[in-house]
Amino acid sequence: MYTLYYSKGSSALAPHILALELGVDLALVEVPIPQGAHQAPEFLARNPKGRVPLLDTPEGSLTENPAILEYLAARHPQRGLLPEGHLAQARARELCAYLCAAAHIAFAHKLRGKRWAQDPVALADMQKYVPQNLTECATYLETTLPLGPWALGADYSFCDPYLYVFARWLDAAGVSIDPFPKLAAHKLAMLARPATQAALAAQEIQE
Ligand SMILES: N[C@@H](CCC(=O)N[C@@H](CS)C(=O)NCC(=O)O)C(=O)O
Repeated sequence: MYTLYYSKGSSALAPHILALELGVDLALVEVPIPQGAHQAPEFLARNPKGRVPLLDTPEGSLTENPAILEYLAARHPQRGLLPEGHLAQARARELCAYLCAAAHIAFAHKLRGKRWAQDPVALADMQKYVPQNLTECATYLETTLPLGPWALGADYSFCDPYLYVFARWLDAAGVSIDPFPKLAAHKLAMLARPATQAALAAQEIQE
């Protein structure tokens, strides 16, 4: 049994989709960021970072999307969502690290700029560059990933829900996915999967 702490439409959508793909027993606890629930003492006691996702597992709690996604895939290897071989696994980590440390941070400058600056002029300047920085991320992903059709090639892996969340960041930042045909096809392929649709419905997200 797993418990996922999430806020609607946040990056916790990635482990939510993956858990449904794996068919594991999943409970959901909503931690609505817009209402500040991620800063409530009860949640900070669970995750002092004040961020979602947080996943309770039978072996303990985990944070950070790359760790949560790989853990879930590795703990249920019979579903085949953990790439096989050292290099393929390293490639999966390489992609998730990029999405977490480069793309997510580029997107965070839109709504969370106050982490880095308080001056309204500086904040506005940071926000101005969000579409450009995400476009650079999309260009990098479009030109370097196999995306054939899944992020790492022919097989769906634990990276795919996270790449789908990236497509949602593009949309939220007003960056069209149309100039990135492989990413656009990936987004459509993700939306065609019942697990994606079930996670979106559970979080009451309309695509
Ligand atoms: N590196 C973390 C980032 C988690 C993160 O920043 N989550 C956002 C939601 S997408 C959050 O909780 N934001 C609350 C805040 O910034 O105060 C991960 O990948 O899990």
